[in-house]
Amino acid sequence: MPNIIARPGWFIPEKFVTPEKAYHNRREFLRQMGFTGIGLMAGMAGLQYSARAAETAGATNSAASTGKKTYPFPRNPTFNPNLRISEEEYATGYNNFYEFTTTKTRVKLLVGKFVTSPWEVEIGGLVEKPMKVSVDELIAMMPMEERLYRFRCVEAWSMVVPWTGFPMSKLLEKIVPKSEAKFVKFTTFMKPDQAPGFATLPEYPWPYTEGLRLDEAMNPLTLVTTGIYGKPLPKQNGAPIRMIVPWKYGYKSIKSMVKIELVAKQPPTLWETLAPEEYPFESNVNPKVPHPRWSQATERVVDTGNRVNTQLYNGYGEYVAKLYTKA
Ligand SMILES: Nc1nc2c(c(=O)[nH]1)N[C@H]1C(S)=C(S)[C@@H](COP(=O)(O)O)O[C@H]1N2
Ligand SMILES: [Mo]
Repeated sequence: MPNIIARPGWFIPEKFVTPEKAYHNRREFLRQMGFTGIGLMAGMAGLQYSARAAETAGATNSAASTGKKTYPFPRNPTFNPNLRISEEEYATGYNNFYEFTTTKTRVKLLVGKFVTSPWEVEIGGLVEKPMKVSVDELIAMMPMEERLYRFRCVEAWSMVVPWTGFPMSKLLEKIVPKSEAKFVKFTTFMKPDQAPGFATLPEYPWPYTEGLRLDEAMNPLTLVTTGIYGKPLPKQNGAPIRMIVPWKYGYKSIKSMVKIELVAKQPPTLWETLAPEEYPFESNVNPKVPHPRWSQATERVVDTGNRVNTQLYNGYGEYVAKLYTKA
């Protein structure tokens, strides 16, 4: 199946990854997104997500009267508290979600039929305590927090997004992996009647799947994510539940998950199946390892248009480098 696909992988025009051509500028981007006019641009500056809203949320958001947890959740100050947050319109308006379309600025226009509530996640495989839970139940039972992470797509663009969720390690503690479990496999929903991209790319090995080694899944950075910018995930960002693995290229951060399975062998993933040379299983962000079709040395910050140097492990080496040093 992979070999019949003439141009696999993230098809992006050359101009998009070539800094010299300075293709991308802010005004053009806004135009593509359907924003026009000076007034709106000026207005957007004021929409910067308020960090304080999340920071002060902790004490009050338990909603003692109802017992129900609500957004926003308190920000965990441990991970990069001082990063400049990307403007929300960019994070929610420039998406990779091939189940809908390959055109990033159009995903949000095509999610209308996508039903994300109610939503159950099947969590099982090689575990002592498998479960089938709704996203609301997970939010109720897990320690919810917000984290600011850099997010780096393999296509050489990046953003800084405030994600809300809980550490994958806390979920693994509850389900108790058996000793044979060595990897975690993640699977996305597959409902062609709700998402037009399945029909457009019939040769892809749907559903979208991803995977991590068990020790990567256990790493404190690995976040099961249900929200951004202090609110539940918009559909285009992978509602109602997705992974965020910030030291790996964005495609490892699978969206709209329906299944989490502990498995013994490294699971096949959609992108590795399509093009193993371009999208290997590990896929750690590394400026020194070029993609076969473009450099990974720098990245374009989507909402400013600035080009910055890409960092090894996307800047998270202090937390993850030890995973990759053989004893
Ligand atoms: N199911 C699914 N998950 C996915 C993708 C996808 O097409 N389908 N795209 C990946 C890629 S390439 C990126 S960069 C991120 C984009 O997430 P965002 O739209 O929230 O920025 O989702 C990842 N997860
Ligand atoms: Mo990506």
